[in-house]
Amino acid sequence: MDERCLQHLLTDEERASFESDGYLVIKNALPQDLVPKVEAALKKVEAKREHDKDTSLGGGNWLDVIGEDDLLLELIDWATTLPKVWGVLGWHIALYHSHYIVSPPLPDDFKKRRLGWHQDSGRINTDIESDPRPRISVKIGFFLTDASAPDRGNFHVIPGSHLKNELTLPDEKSEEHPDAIPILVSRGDAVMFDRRLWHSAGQNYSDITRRALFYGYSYRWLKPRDNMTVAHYMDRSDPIRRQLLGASPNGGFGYTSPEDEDVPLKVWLEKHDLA
Ligand SMILES: O=C(O)CCC(=O)C(=O)O
Ligand SMILES: [Fe+2]
Repeated sequence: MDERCLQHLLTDEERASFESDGYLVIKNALPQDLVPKVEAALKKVEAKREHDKDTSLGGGNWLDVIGEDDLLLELIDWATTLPKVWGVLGWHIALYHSHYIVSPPLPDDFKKRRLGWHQDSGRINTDIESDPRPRISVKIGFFLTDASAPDRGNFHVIPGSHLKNELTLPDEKSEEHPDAIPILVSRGDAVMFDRRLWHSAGQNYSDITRRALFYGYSYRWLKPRDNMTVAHYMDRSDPIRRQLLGASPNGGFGYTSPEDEDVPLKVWLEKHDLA
């Protein structure tokens, strides 16, 4: 585990802002010289798994990308982002999902329409009977393209909506929710968001293809939302990485009643007086 994590702990101010807005922008999460390398690794995934491309627009959403390149493994416990995740969810966490979204410029005749507002994780939103719904997971979005101006396929959110089980939209189908905002981020910035936050990908009216990589972290007992092809990383990962990759030395029981060996992140945080 990279000790530089200690320089990026969630501050009280960030916690308050995350709790009230449901998201947090992490400026310069990736150094500028790393961004093209991450992008190159992901472009290889696009080429290798071309069948997953969305044929109408040429973009796509590639699931289970973490296993595709060692550089993507490095981002699982990245010093600027992981401390924000454990700051919100605590130590009982693992990656449950990774995906990569490519949003190319839209054709000139594309008719602007309301965005695809959703809370993440499908059936979790209907199977669990509580109001508000439980958080359970957060995502880190790494933005590899400059989206510091609107209309570039920005990630959109309705701030504070994470505690609302229903989203009331205007009757007029083409009208947008009045509180919707684009998140303006630069190349290399990241956004952490609560899965309950009503959010959507934006529409890209620029001439730049937007690329973003998303890592979902949840409590360890949640089943992965994709195939999590990570077995090849286990032997060469340190114990905290193995935890984050979904390992449970104590088997099934260890997912809900973990011993210390199941949760080395807890041990590490205790050692640093952070648990
Ligand atoms: O592509 C985007 O901006 C939105 C992605 C999204 O909805 C998600 O990662 O859960
Ligand atoms: Fe989403």
